[in-house]
Amino acid sequence: MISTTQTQLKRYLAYMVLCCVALFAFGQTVSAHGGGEEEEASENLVEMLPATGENYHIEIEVETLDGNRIPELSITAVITNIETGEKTEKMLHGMFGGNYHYGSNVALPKGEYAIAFHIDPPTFMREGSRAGSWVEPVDAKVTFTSVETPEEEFETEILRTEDMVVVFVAEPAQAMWAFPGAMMDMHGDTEGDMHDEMDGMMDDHDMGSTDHDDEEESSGAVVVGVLTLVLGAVAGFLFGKSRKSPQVVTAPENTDMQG
Ligand SMILES: [Cu+2]
Repeated sequence: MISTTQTQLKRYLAYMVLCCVALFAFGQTVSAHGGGEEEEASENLVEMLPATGENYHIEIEVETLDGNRIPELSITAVITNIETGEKTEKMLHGMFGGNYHYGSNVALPKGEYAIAFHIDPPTFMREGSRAGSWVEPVDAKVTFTSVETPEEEFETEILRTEDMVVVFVAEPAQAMWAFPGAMMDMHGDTEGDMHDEMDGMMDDHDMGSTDHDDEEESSGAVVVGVLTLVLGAVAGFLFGKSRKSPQVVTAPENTDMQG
């Protein structure tokens, strides 16, 4: 009877510890995701929400052959709807999420698109073995089939030269953050885009810079935190109990066995 209780206690303890470990691991995974989901947005930056109709966030990742991201490129995308022939031009802005890349939110209603990227060389200085790298503009193309409401990430290498690898990524549209001054320098967008971005910026200010999604995310983090604490406390309590119990428990057990 007593040893059954003890076994149960140990089992509960094991479950509690497992839960804590799992929750902790989950928390680590989320914060290691690198999307900045766990970071509270700085008040110095303004949030640029996807404009109405923008369902995708397209990205270009440019790396050296040994895997270093290349900054200061100037990248434009000409998006052609293959069925209608309609063209849209977008400037991809340098940004840092999981890693440095160039991106923009775009409206790609369900259909097939030919996207042509033009990449102008980076303006930073070169030294040593890099004196001859990234000096010519390059062009790359991808054909992409969009859905109305994307949920998954699409990624494909679209160009490999002797000094760079270019990867195209399409993700669901997402918020971006920028310094207010930097937003004014975002040439290359159409006037409509600029207005949408400004509208998004104004909306954000009206809302007192608190975003609904952020609230949901941070309240989710609070729930996980509280759960971890509660489970940790329960586990600690049970652990403490189970350490005391052998003295109390073994005595009668031994008596039983002896008797
Ligand atoms: Cu991006």
